Parts: sequence; C-alpha cells; structure tokens
Amino acid sequence: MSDPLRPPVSAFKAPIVMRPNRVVTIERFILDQQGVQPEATGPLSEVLYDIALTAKLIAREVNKAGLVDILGETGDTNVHDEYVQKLDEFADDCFIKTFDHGGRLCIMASEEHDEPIPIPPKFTCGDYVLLFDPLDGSSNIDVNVTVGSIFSVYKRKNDFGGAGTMEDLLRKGSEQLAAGYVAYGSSTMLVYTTGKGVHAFTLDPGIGEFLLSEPAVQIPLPGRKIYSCNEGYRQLLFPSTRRLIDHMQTPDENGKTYSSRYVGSMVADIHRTLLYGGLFMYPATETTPNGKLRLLYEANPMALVIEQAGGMASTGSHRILDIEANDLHQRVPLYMGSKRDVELAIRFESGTD
Ligand code: P6P
Repeated sequence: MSDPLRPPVSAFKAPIVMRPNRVVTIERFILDQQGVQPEATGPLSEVLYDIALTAKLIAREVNKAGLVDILGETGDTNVHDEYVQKLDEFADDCFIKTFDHGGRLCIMASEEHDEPIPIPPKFTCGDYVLLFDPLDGSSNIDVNVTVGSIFSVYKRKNDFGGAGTMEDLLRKGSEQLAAGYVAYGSSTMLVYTTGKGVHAFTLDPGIGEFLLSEPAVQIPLPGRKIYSCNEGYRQLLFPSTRRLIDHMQTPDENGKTYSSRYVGSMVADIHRTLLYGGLFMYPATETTPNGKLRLLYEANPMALVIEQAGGMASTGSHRILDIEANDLHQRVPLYMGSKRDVELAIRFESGTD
C-alpha cells in the first residue's frame, strides 16, 4: 500500500527533457554554406551574420512594443525617461548602426531615407551594397499583426574601392548576391537565399539564436488556391485585373473557388505564399499606375526568394528580377507566388485570357 506521505519514487525522476534534434544555428549554417558555395565568401557571410544580429535587436523591441510605451511619436520619453523612437525609425537605426562601421559595405539605402546612406568617412568601405526596408508594415504593429524587415545584398559594381555610388544601388534584381526577410510574428523567422535555395530560421529567444527550421524551402506544388490582394481598390483596378479576380472567384469544375487572404503586411503575405503557395498581388491601379511596392528593397528581394523556392515573380508582363532600376524608390506592380497562379495573372494582364 503506498504511503500517502511518501510519494512514489517515480515522482522524483528527472523531468523529461525534450532531446533537441540536430541544432544548427544560422552562423553554423552560413559557415557550412561557404564550403558548398564559392561565392558565399567570408565577407558575405559577415553581412549575413550582421543581418541576423540586426533582426535580433529589432525583434526584442517589436516583441515588447505592447508592453513599453515605445510606439510614441519621435521626441517623447518613456517611463524610464528614455528617448522614444517610433519602431520603424528604431529599426532603421539598427540596420545603419550595425552596418556603418563593419567594413563590409560601401553604401546603403533604406525605405526610410530619400537619399543613399554613405559609410562615414572614418570607417573603411567594403565590397557589398545593402538595401533594406527596416520595418515593413509598421502601421500594423499597433494591432499586433506580423511585420517584417526586408533586405537585398549586391556586390559593388566597380572594384576600385572607396565610397559606393548610386550606380551601385540602381541594380537589376537578378544581380543580388543575397536577399530575404525577417518576419516578426508569433515567432521571429529569418528567411534568406544566396541563390542556392531558400533557408528558414526561427529565433529561440531563450538562447538568442536563430536555429535552422527549414532548409531548402520550396513552394508546395500545386499549392493552395489562395489569392492575396487589397480588394478595397477594386473600382480603381484596371479591367484586366478585375477579370483576373472574377476568374479566381468563379467555382472550378469541382465547385471550388480560390480563398482570399490579405494581411496588409507584405512580409506576412509573402511568408504565407512561400509556405502554402498561391498568389500575392499588388497591381497597378488608375491612381497608382506603378502599384505601391518598391522595386529595390521590397519586390526584388522577395522575387529572388520566391523564384529560388520554385515560384515566379512578375510585373504582370515582365520578370521582376529583370527590371532596370532608375530610381531608388521606384514602384512596380507585382504578382508573385506559385507558377500556376502567376502565369494565370500574366495571361489576364497581357490580355491572352
Ligand atoms: P495597402 C505596408 O504598408 C505595405 O508597404 C506592405 O507591407 C503591404 O503589402 C502594403 O503596403 C499594403 O498596402 O494599400 O493594401 O494598405
């Protein structure tokens, strides 16, 4: 008969600790990639390490945004009488202060700055170029919706060193050496490609490390029938785009229509499209003939990720990665996701359907 005052021995067994399967940090993964990908050189690896560091710094603030009053307007002070920045300015500062002295970059450009960001003269210039949207979708923070950072990395155009120029920034997306995004959501995920597949990492806040969660991400085939578009603009859309949406809303031979999903945060909508398939679209409208999203630090990096995952990324008539850039903040209509769905969009937008 067990003694109620003496719990059974089994109660004293060591707690069951989940044995982690092979833990691969992003640093280890990047180092291993150097072995299999010659162009993934040491300095480029350093840039990727610093992307991961920047993401951790931003994640820490984004995740406590609801707790500490740091959503205030610039110039306020919080309960600790600390200077308060809006989160998008904080995120922008994180990128600039992480990269301006590392000697890897020769120039930067940010969605938050009209002009290019030079490397301060006191620091050495390197061979790489970084363009970024530090906190895309930041207006969604107040309602706890996933937001993200988007980044694009090039090798400088000329190799005579010194400060980079606008010529180093205005590039075709097909020349990107690395690109990706960080999704600050229920977990913080970093997804990137260096042209040899797409790799996803999840931040373990307990140890402050990005751990490999999915190597070689591929958009599923045939992919879920989901389209993602802000249909509030329906009356402003061109007839071809309205016909495309009507087609996706029409039951197929099995009586199935597409589902509509739209977060309004590009990183969230693209991340879902990457993992489930479907079509993310931000088309041209009568009032925005080039759409809203920016070529250099939104469309191009996301297009490289989507193509590397087996999908497609088009303006509706041209491959996004082939677009010549002539302005730092130029906009471009975009349709990206599963090949089946982007090809459908191209058929409607080019009038062949
Ligand atoms: P709309 C967020 O403001 C953003 O830049 C992207 O993240 C998002 O895809 C798009 O704009 C949403 O724009 O016009 O639908 O609110």
